[in-house]
Amino acid sequence: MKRVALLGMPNTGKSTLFNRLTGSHARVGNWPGVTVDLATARVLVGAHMVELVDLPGLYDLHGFSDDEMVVRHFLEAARVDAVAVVLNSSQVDRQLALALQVKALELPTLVLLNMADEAKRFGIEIDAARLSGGLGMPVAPLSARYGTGVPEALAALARVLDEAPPPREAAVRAALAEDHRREEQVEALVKSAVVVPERLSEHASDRIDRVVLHPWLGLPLFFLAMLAVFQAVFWVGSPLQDAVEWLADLVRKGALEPLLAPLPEMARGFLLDGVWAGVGTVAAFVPLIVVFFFFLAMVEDSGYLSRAAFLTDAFMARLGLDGRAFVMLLMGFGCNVPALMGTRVMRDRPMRLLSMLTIPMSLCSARLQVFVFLAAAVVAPARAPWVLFGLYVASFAAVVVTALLFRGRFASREPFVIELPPYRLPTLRQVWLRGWSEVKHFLRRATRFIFIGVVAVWVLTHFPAGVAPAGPQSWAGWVGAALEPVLGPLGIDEKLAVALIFGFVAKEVVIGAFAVIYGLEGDALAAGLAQSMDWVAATSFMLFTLIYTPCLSTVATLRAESRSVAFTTLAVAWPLALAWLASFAFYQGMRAMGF
Ligand SMILES: Nc1nc2c(ncn2[C@@H]2O[C@H](COP(=O)(O)OP(=O)(O)OP(=O)(O)O)[C@@H](O)[C@H]2O)c(=O)[nH]1
Ligand SMILES: [Mg+2]
Repeated sequence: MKRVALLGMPNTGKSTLFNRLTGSHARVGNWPGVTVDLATARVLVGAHMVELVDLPGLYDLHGFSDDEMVVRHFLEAARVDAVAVVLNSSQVDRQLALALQVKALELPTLVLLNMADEAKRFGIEIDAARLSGGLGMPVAPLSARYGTGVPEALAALARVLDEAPPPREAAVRAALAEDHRREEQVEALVKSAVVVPERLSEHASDRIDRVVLHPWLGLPLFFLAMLAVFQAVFWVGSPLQDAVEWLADLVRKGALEPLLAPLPEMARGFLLDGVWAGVGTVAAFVPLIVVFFFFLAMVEDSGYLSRAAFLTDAFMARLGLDGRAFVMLLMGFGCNVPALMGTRVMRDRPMRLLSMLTIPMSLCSARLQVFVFLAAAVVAPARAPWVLFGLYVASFAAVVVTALLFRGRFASREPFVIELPPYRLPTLRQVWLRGWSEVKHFLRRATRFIFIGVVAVWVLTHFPAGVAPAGPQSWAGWVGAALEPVLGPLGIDEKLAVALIFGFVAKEVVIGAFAVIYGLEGDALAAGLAQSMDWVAATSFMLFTLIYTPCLSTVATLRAESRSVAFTTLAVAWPLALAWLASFAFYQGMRAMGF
């Protein structure tokens, strides 16, 4: 098998091409730094079975940010048969230098001029044959997004592979020793093979940016846009959620109850009130989450995220962070894990650590499920949206407080230049791929964490045998009683304390745990919860859930990305302390005010 690496600057469409060629679902987004790790898949190229490797984008083979290191290490450690350099056709003048650097590695190389569609729209003409002659490497124009030119590019790659010598590791450092003549070479190449119109006509992106990046309209517009996205998520997601609940109930009444009737009481209770109730309650939120990610994919693919980074950069700088950190926080609203990995684009370690410390405070979609559920169950309809909104504000405040407190310890001064890619209409294909991969992700979590968590809660609440479920005599009751001195002042009772412990595994387990602890489902569960707490206690619980220890996957990612146990400990302990303080202040303050 041959190995071919896709290499190029960030946001040139490597992952889009990778997905198109291999049918994979690698993440794609219209901002630099989407891919931060290797992805591989097999594909037939001519007569060769090829392992195609999608690499993170890099500006320069000298680069030393963590994602650029991934590329360097890969080239130095893996045997590569050929490299496909992916360039953005409308920026060849800036990107050719990288192609020349790759040439210096003396690996068989094919140059792919991607985004040919955009270049054409901008009136840029590239003479591929002449460029190929000048570079001394084959050149193929294509559009990864629409598929034009892809068969020709594959044929060219097959020819490169036909002639390729046995693979070897690249000596990156040695090859880059003399760099000085490259600039002149690029200039000569561009002059001979590229025609750029005298004045690039003002295109739609610039017109949109005049409004969107307006000095004082920009930020309000951004927050309005986010608000609209959230409204849309609930507007589309809620009816779907009801449908799943209805379906789960139907299956239980129509199939499971009759089917399981012959089983002994204990086993039936375990399967119906433990596993089915717990996992089913969580599953009801899947549609909401999928819709959420559909919208996130659209925002990501449009190019608006880079604008968000631009707009917020000045504010983030005061926190010791920058616009990229803001984008990662925003990604964190989907899931903290990819957001943490996304910080690899920061080359300055202190800033990277500071943003990794703040990202777990982002109200991720798993926590959103808990809050939507509790707010609907316990808080009066008129007040519920405000409680949810308040939690987003609290999430933001926790980030600000954390950054301000720790920016001294993680001080950095890396200059930051954001690139603003042109706006692109999200394609249905990409949005669909993203939504689908989230469903799969949820199913994996469901089998791994949620199921196990729910079963553990059931065991804790139903043993020793014969006790009242979740009563003071059960194991869960003992745990709750032990935690009472710490959590009591926050208005969190023993039952909720048990749910919190399991929320450490995955936040979704919290709702599953409610179903198991109360032995109820759907509307009955909501009513049961409403009886056992008022909105102040519920909000205090939600505030704690928002800030305290991130889930197990997040902790594992923190550890892997920081490569530091001390930092991981801080990233677990600090939120715990902050959560306690925030909930204590809220609960006692509200009670003091007579609520
Ligand atoms: N118009 C047009 N857009 C494209 C084409 N190929 C990719 N894109 C868009 O370019 C953006 C970046 O695509 P990605 O595949 O994520 O780019 P990447 O090179 O993997 O980026 P990094 O992982 O950040 O290095 C996305 O919005 C794609 O939809 C193309 O041929 N034409
Ligand atoms: Mg990519």
